Amino acid sequence: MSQRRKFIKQSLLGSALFLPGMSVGCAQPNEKSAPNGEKPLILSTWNHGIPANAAAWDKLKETDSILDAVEAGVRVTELDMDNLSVGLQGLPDREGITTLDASIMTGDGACGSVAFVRQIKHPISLARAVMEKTPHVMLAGEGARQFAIAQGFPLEEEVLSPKAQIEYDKWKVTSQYKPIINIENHDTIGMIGIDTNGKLAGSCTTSGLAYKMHGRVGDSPIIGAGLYVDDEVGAATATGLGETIIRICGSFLIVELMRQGRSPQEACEEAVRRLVTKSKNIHDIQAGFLAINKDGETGAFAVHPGFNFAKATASGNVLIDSISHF
Ligand code: SD4
Repeated sequence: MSQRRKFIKQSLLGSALFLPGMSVGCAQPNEKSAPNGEKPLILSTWNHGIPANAAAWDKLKETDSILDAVEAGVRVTELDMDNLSVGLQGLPDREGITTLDASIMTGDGACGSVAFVRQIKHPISLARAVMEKTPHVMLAGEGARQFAIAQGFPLEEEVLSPKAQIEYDKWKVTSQYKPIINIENHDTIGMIGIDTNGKLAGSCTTSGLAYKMHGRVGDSPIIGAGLYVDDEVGAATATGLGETIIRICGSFLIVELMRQGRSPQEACEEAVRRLVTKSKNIHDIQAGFLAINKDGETGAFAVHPGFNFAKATASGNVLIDSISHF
């Protein structure tokens, strides 16, 4: 196994990554961390994790709630018109309809998710409403939309964003379903965070794979696959080809490996090894995981190079290239 051990760390100060509103300074006075850990801490997938982390950090400062933080963070990505994998601007399924998946969870076991939902601008907030206002964990499709209406979520007009329309028109020429690793549609945001007191929460939101079959649901709204959080242990989230992540219960697996004593990095690497052994055509498949343990230590690992993530701590918000199996 050749492992690419390349970390590119860009420090917040003096880099183009500085964002107004991002806290820079000393660790909190009551911070309790392992030697390599830091709290509070927020991790999220891909480049757009930087602005999402910044919003999450601001919200954490404002409300002192890690749940509010992970919701507010990914809401930024849900509105990012350049992101074609999250929110209503995301690429559609093969029928030309954009359907969204999202989940949210806190370390006390509370969780909620929505799957295959249409016309909702902020599926993460709908997932939170499922968690807080229903006796259920997951609502899908028309039921999720009806619940959204009942909760006062506005229904958006069902039209593709200009960029998505162009891409869909191009795709229709061949109508071939073939995700291209790191290029086509791997921009889902998964975010996990821990506050100074060790309370954890996570969120995950996506429009899923471009040109999927109508009705297809990925890992992101499935608790244990795209996201899992347990205050006793840590948290994990996933991005990439959801089918491969669901097969290994990726995020739950990572949390359970940490429970058994693995570091977040070791746990992410073991999950990827498991995924690689269970997947055919692994050279065409990208998947990546992020993890935090309750001491504020972190891990990240992907199948192939190209996965990156944003890490926000009191000392900055930085973009880091993940190491990978191949
Ligand atoms: C899915 N995991 O629906 C999502 C896609 C993704 O970055 O992560 N894209 O399978």
